[in-house]
Amino acid sequence: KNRIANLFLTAIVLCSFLVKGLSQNNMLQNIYGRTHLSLNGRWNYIIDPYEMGYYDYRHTPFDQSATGKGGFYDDRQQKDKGELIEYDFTLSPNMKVPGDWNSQSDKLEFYEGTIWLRQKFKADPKANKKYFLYFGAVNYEAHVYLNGKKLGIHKGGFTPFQFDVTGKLTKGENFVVVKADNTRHQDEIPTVNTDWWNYGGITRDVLLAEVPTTYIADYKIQLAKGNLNRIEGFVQLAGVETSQTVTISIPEAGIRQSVVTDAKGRAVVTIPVKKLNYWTPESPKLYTVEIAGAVDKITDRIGFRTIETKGQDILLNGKSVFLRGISLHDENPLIPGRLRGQGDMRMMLQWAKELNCNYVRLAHYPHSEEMVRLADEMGLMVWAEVPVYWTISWENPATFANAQQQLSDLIIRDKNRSSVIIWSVGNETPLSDPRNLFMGKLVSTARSLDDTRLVAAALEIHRNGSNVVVEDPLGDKLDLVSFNEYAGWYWSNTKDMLNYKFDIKYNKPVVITEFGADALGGYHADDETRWSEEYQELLYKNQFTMLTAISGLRGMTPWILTDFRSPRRQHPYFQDYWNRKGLISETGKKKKAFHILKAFYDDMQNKYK
Ligand code: GCB
Repeated sequence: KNRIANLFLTAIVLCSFLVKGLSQNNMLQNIYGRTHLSLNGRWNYIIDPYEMGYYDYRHTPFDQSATGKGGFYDDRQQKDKGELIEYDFTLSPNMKVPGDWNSQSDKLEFYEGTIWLRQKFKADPKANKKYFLYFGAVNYEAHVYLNGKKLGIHKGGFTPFQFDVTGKLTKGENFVVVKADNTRHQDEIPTVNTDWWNYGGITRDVLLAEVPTTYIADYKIQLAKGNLNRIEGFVQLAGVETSQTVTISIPEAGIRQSVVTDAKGRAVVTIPVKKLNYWTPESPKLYTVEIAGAVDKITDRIGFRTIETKGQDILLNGKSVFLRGISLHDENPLIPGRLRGQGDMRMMLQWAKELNCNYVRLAHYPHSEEMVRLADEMGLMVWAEVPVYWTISWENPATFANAQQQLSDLIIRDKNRSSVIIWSVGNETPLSDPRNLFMGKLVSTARSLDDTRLVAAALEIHRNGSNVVVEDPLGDKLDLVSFNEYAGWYWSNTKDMLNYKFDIKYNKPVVITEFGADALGGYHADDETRWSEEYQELLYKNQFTMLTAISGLRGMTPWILTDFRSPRRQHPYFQDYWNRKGLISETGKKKKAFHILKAFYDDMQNKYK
């Protein structure tokens, strides 16, 4: 028995090592700033619920057999009439990449499982360059093959990953095959239980990037914590000649400074600055920043601002701000499906602007890099989050490693975005010692990777008589008192909710991460009738009465900008698989509460002038 247990353990350790060993570190910072070929477009696909393309009939993976052949990743085509091949990508349907599959075929609306996707592309690899195959996101588990050979595996539906394909490209035609599997599992991040659609597939850009053999892998160019007069950061080279002079210049600010990287390719950057046009939502100034080594050079657009808390205040560039926010999912209600491009993203952020927001909560997982860049440009501060949501397997070390990886990948990707002011380590997680430990370690991870931003989580409340109490062992470790509360919806109602008072023990800025009510767009009744626009409208009015009584109130992100799809929402008439808490309906129509929130934000804007 013991031997079997031991063998089993070894197998687990080996497996986790394999997955880890295959997942990629040293992500290219600023992928869009690189010379690249887009592999976006129509990809042929095969729906494979029994994983015929992955396992032989004895359930052994083809890619672990002696030849490594036999799977769909070989992309075979019948050559003579006697040949038996039971699949054919070229004759199979195609879908748009980036794009979730659920929104692209009726057959796939509720599909959870494996789909194979194939794309062909032409390459002309040069001897003195390196190549990376980059995926913005694949939900959830991706096995990636290039020209029939496995590149590796990635888990996590919302963070980017890449493979070094130098020497693996053919001059002329190449093909890439992705096995994407969006099956939910208890031990993954997120777990089986969420309140959003489990959109599967290659949901973000696929790019083939070309860099010199010694290249600028990563950099951080940001103001030091709370210091408007010093840029602090690093540059990181990778490749063959890692020790070089690297020059950082911001021509518009008259800045030009050189550093020398060490043998590991790293150099610390410290640049004193006199006067910059600091980034604010009102004036979202971005500077062109150039980083140039001996052969590689990259340009970025970066804003400079500080963010801190002091007592109950949130200070942006030293000045107290009120976060006029709204929560949103990475979903276009009009398709409905994941946001597929800049047009979709602009639509969402423009709606937030029409609410007079200066802030958005990108719930409940990392949104795309483009979205965050757009927030930089449009002047919206951002709460960025990882899908550590509800009932995670707190005691499983592999689950923790996965959560930590997703958080790190998010911070590594977005650390130069001035819009991002808060890293959130999770949402509505139930209190327990293992959970406190797990989340506490995530807080430390965030702080060790980036000490210039605030770290928070969307906590829960509990009720004690007519007191709404926020008490969470994690609270001491966080910069904000941030929590979800559903007064008037999940507890109490529009009439009685005003009898409740908030009892907040921390002397920190209070940011309400969620409140809200479902309303079916266009359904009108009196304000005590559930699902009516009037109920939602009154709930918002009463929330403002309750919340403005909190002395430390410094912001909020009501739930949510638009109606969104969720398999949990099954009322056949009012929901029909939609969460109706949107201020905008699934046809893009503003509900009554939209205007109430806008009026409140107009007021708050005046108060914080
Ligand atoms: C919450 C969750 C959010 C749900 C929302 C709801 O507290 O954080 O993901 O969608 O409530 O509508 O119940």
